[in-house]
Amino acid sequence: MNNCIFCKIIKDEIPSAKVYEDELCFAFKDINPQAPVHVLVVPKKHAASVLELCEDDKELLGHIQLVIGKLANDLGVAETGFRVMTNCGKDACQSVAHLHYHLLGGVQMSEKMV
Ligand code: DGP
Repeated sequence: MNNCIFCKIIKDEIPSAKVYEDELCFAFKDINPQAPVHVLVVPKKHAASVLELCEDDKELLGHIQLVIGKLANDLGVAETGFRVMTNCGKDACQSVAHLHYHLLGGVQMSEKMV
C-alpha cells in the first residue's frame, strides 16, 4: 500500500533494525520496545489486520508462526518464554494498519492480558 509505513520498511524505504527476512515475511525491532525483546513480524503482503485475511493466506500464516518460533530461539527467549500478540482495531489500540505480530520477551510478564 502506498502510504503504509510497514510496507515502506519492508521495501527499505524507511530504515529499520531488521532481524529476519524471507520471501513471505519481514521482522524488525519495534521502535518503542515494551520489553527487552520486542520484534514485529509482518507479512510482506499488505493486509490491514486479521480481518482482511482469506483462505489463500493460510500457508502464509502458518509460515509466520514457524518464523516466530525460530526468532524466539534466535533471540534467546524460547527457554524463558515469550508472548505473541496482534492488535486489531480501536479497542486493541492498533496504530499501524498493516498486520503485525508482536514478539515480546526477556522479562517476566503479567498474567493479565488487558
Ligand atoms: P500496534 O499498536 O499493535 O499497531 O503496534 C504498532 C507498533 O509499531 C508499535 O509498537 C510501534 C511500532 N512502530 C510504529 N512505527 C514504527 C517504525 O517506523 N519503525 C519501527 N521499527 N516500529 C514502528
